Amino acid sequence: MSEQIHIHTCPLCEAMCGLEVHVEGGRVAKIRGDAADVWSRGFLCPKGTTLGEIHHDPDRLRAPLVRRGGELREASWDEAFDAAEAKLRDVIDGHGKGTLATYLGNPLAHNFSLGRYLGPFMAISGITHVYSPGTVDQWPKNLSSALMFGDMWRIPAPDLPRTDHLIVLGANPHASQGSLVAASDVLGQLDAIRARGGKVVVIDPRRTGTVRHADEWIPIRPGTDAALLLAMAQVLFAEGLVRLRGLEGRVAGVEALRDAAARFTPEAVSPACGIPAERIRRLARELASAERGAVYGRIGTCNQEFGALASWAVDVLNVLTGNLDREGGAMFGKPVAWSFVNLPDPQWADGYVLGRFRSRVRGAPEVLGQFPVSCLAEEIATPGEGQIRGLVTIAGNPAISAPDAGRLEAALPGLEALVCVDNWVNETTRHADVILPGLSPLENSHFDDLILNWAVRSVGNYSPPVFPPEPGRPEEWEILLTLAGICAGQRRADFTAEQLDALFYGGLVAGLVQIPGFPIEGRDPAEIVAASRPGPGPLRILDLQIRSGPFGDRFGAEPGGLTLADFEAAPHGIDRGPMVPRLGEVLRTKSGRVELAPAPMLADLDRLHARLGRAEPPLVLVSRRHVRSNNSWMHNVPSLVRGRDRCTLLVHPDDAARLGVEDGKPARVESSAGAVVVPVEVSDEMMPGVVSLPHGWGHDRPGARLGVAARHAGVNSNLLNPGELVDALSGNQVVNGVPVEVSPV
Ligand SMILES: Nc1nc2c(c(=O)[nH]1)N[C@H]1C(S)=C(S)[C@@H](COP(=O)(O)OP(=O)(O)OC[C@H]3O[C@@H](n4cnc5c(=O)[nH]c(N)nc54)[C@H](O)[C@@H]3O)O[C@H]1N2
Ligand SMILES: Nc1nc2c(c(=O)[nH]1)N[C@H]1C(S)=C(S)[C@@H](COP(=O)(O)OP(=O)(O)OC[C@H]3O[C@@H](n4cnc5c(=O)[nH]c(N)nc54)[C@H](O)[C@@H]3O)O[C@H]1N2
Ligand code: SF4
Ligand SMILES: [Mo]
Repeated sequence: MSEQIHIHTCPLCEAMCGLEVHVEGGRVAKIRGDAADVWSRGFLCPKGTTLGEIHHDPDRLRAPLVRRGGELREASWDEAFDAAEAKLRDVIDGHGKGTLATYLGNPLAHNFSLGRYLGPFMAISGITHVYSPGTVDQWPKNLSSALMFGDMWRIPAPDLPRTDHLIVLGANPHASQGSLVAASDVLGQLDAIRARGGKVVVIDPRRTGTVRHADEWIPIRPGTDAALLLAMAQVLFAEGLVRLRGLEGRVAGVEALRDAAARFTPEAVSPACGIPAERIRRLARELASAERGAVYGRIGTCNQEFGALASWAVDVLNVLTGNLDREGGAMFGKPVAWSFVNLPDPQWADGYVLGRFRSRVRGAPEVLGQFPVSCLAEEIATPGEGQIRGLVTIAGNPAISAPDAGRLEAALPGLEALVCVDNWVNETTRHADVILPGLSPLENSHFDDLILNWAVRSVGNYSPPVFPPEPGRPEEWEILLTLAGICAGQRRADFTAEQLDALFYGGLVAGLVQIPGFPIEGRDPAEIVAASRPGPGPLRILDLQIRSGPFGDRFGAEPGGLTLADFEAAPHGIDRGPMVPRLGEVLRTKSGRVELAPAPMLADLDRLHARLGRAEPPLVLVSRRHVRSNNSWMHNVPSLVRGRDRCTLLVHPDDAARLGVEDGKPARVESSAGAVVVPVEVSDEMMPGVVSLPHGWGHDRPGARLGVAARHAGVNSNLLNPGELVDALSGNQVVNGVPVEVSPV
């Protein structure tokens, strides 16, 4: 049988690996790294090799499901859309549009069609209740960027290829392959830093696989990163080591920051952090003396009690050492294609305001337009004016991903309408009235956009689909636009997805030409629309993203500039070089400067200070990831779950002895939110007093249709994480540093 090789970029994580997909007789025979890829040069991880298994997974939905007589049954697309319309319309007619909510899951950031149509879905549907795993993820970093740079999505990333000194806090690229920094083979990049005489320090309560690629591991008590980083800032001030270098005159609030940091001396924070004061001083001095240094914090610094302060303090250090926007420091990516988050958002036209409204049940203040994701359960379950009655989930599995998962699981059946855009019947979608599946990753085109904002080079890869979709199947953009129209109260008989797409595209172009400084500012929208790629669908939008991006042809105004056709002709990608200083372009603060000491951050420091003197609970829980797993949804891939059980509780030997739990034996883990029984893995890679459980497991729920995952069910760590435990400033959930008790079973 003849073998065909398709070049396709892996859509699973931020590493954006170029793959060779070998196809024989309509099946994926094997997947290899694409050595000619300009970005990844052949690198890939075990997940990337499983796209074929995902594509061929017999449990993956190829037709919609509709609940009939209590059972989810296959239906035609027309029947499924009719059922979705009937259900959602009942909610709208009975209780008003304002009782609809949406949950936007992680694959939205990676999926070609979904990513580009989230904006239109939100704009057209008019849904105002928006929940997402962003509030168990990067919300504190969004907040820090909003306040410091005036743009929640301009997040500085470490310039890994050129830095000589890297401090990593709460990230484990050994598992994750990098997050909020897009780079290929992150561990190889860490090795390269050391090979060129630089230094890598990892600060984490667990001696992770990343530590094997570092010079130093500093265990830290969960939730105390902000205190550590502020103490480093205090040392820089006290020892005269602050040097803004190129940032001189571009930063506001240096004195205010110095005053605010003064009380966070190394001696003051040392007991809480569990790090000797002298080591904190040395960390600060080494960073200050590095010519090219970067501090990088990720999910461990976000999903914790002081997530906003820690996220902010990371960039405070980058500024104080003159490393922000500097080669080898922490830099802003220059995407070859803009993404929707880069466009001005009218709701923040006058700057970011926090707490504009509060949640109905808990009274939680909104932050950047969202409430903590744990609010969703009570907003569904609590009767009264404004109760959520209908929910549309898009590529999300909140029944597993959201803290206090038990309450959400209990609440979902109470919805009058649950419509899920999802490819599997899982812990969430098993409650659905209608499931509308998208195409497989190999039936979709691919071109990243959001992720390019923190990529260490300006690259782009376009991948056409490997397999043609089965006839008659809508793409996800059509599903989203159809649902958007229905949620907006229109009758499906009165519109088509194609019409909405054309309207949206026209409106988009009309808006772009009015953005000051935008590459097609002032142009005639009709001319741009006429010169656009034929629609409908995401390719037309992608072409626009590229052509009106920083390297684009500006629809003729920049001859030789990039268009989608250039990427189509370059299957191994186009690389427009390393990160470049561009602070002036990205800053959107009112002062026109980097705000080093935003008032909301300073106001939260008393809370941090009070924490320093608090008695430590004997045992706290943190989260972890594994390279052969992807949040909750890849445990149905046989080759990834093979081998020993990965859903285990990591316990330090001293703790294990004290608690009387044994390696390989089950233990009961209990918190104020719930309890689970899980096998123990005794390991000195944990710091004493901290235990670790991965999230994304718990596939033993009745009604789910995940044959493989059910045999490797594991337990849901979010049954243990209390919903009300949030970082007070960002509203982000705390899943690291959660007090637990562990006992033998
Ligand atoms: N305790 C704890 N909880 C956490 C975290 C943690 O570290 N600890 N991490 C948090 C983080 S960072 C995240 S991002 C969230 C993830 O939270 P979610 O986004 O809710 O969960 P995922 O597991 O990513 O679920 C993805 C869903 O998309 C579906 N899907 C996959 N591919 C496609 C596709 O191509 N199209 C469609 N339509 N659907 C698709 C899957 O079936 C699945 O239902 O979890 C969060 N929860
Ligand atoms: N293989 C794989 N890759 C993934 C994912 C996946 O599930 N599997 N998920 C993707 C997603 S959605 C995301 S958001 C990214 C996340 O990417 P990363 O941020 O790299 O995530 P983790 O691997 O969970 O690493 C978090 C680390 O924080 C540590 N930590 C916990 N609490 C604290 C604390 O208080 N302080 C400090 N300093 N450290 C702490 C944990 O021990 C852990 O080692 O990964 C992405 N990539
Ligand atoms: S690291 Fe793995 S999952 Fe991430 S893009 Fe590369 S192959 Fe895909
Ligand atoms: Mo995430």
